Amino acid sequence: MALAAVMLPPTSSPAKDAGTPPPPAPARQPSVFQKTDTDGDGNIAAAEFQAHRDARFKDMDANSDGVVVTEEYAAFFCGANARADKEAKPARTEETTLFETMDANDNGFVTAPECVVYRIVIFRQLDANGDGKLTPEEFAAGASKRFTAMDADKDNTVAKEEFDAVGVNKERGSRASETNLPVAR
Ligand SMILES: [Ca+2]
Ligand SMILES: [Ca+2]
Ligand SMILES: [Ca+2]
Ligand SMILES: [Ca+2]
Repeated sequence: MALAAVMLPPTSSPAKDAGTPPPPAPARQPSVFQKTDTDGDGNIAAAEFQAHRDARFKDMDANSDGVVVTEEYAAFFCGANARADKEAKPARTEETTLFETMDANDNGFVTAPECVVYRIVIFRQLDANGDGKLTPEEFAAGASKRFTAMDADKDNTVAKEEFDAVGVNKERGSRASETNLPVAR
């Protein structure tokens, strides 16, 4: 039940004549935002966010033992056979897009090893007690923090604008979505 107090008007006005228009986004795959906004009202309610996270946790827990280990976490995002490259530079989390964050050597491709290196960094952030296992509680706590960080106006929903304002959520064209990575070999 979202509070109806703050509703942004639909942005149906024609493109503003400032700068070059962005290229049309390919509509083949729903974005992470669209997948999370299950009722399609243009806002991610806290309950929608949590439902998405719970479903994702179950998807990541490949052997269904109730915890997610590093290998399961990396495999979910980077492919079943992805392995970290021991020579890889550490993933940088200050970059402006998820793609740039993962593309450690800036060559325009996110390799599977780069993806794994990045995911291990995130996994360790989420694994609060550092035992190498992610519990649903640890995962939910990380997700809550993320939700709070995105919800700039603190109305307990994340609007598209709030979502897009977080650099790591930005997709680079159709090449870098959170679950469909351009993995080079
Ligand atoms: Ca919604
Ligand atoms: Ca598991
Ligand atoms: Ca843990
Ligand atoms: Ca908000």
